[in-house]
Amino acid sequence: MTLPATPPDFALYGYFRSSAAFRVRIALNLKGISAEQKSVHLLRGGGEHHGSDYKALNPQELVPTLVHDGHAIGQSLAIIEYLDEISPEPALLPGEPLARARVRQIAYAIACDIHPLNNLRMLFYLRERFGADEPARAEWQRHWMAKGFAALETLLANSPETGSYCHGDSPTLADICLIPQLFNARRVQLDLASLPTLTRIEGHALANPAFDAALPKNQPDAE
Ligand SMILES: N[C@@H](CCC(=O)N[C@@H](CS)C(=O)NCC(=O)O)C(=O)O
Repeated sequence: MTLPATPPDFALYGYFRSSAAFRVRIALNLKGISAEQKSVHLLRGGGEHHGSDYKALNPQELVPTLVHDGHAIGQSLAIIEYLDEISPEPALLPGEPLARARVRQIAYAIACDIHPLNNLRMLFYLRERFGADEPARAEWQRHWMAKGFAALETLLANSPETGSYCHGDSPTLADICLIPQLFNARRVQLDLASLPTLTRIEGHALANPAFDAALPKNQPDAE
């Protein structure tokens, strides 16, 4: 990890277990940007993200939010692309259009199609509206993750462009999305045996201090 090359006026509102905040932490670490971590507890008191202070920052009432120079940015992928634009090295997207599309395809398959289905508010709604108990909610999560990951495993296993990371041998937006989602999968005991390419990439990424330092257990608000 390089030392901060950009002004230290970043604040990241997140929660240690939030996989979307985990993505941003990885990106910040890869860029060597230090940000003040502001913990927004998603469970305490009905969820601090529903409080008026946080709502003023992020009307979606979701973490993460990055505040830079007084500007609040929501949506982890928007934040990460912003960081990539203001601090281009190391690049989190490859230069060539087809390669960029491939990295985005992997990232969006996770961030748009897998992750929203295991979000806290979704799980609360399943419980409150449909009476789904904990085992049912865990099954729901495993079902959608397994489906999404199986497609990604095929995509990555069959591509010569897959390297030690999802695309080649340096980390990209794809890995930034994959590693936190695999963390979520492990939390609900998803069987990962049929995903050797994804777990190989995970092992490699977690040996990189930028990924390791971003793990939930290494955050100041970890419980
Ligand atoms: N697409 C959003 C998703 C953000 C999101 O779902 N954040 C979760 C934590 S990982 C959250 O704030 N959940 C609170 C809730 O569901 O009430 C992003 O990438 O930033």
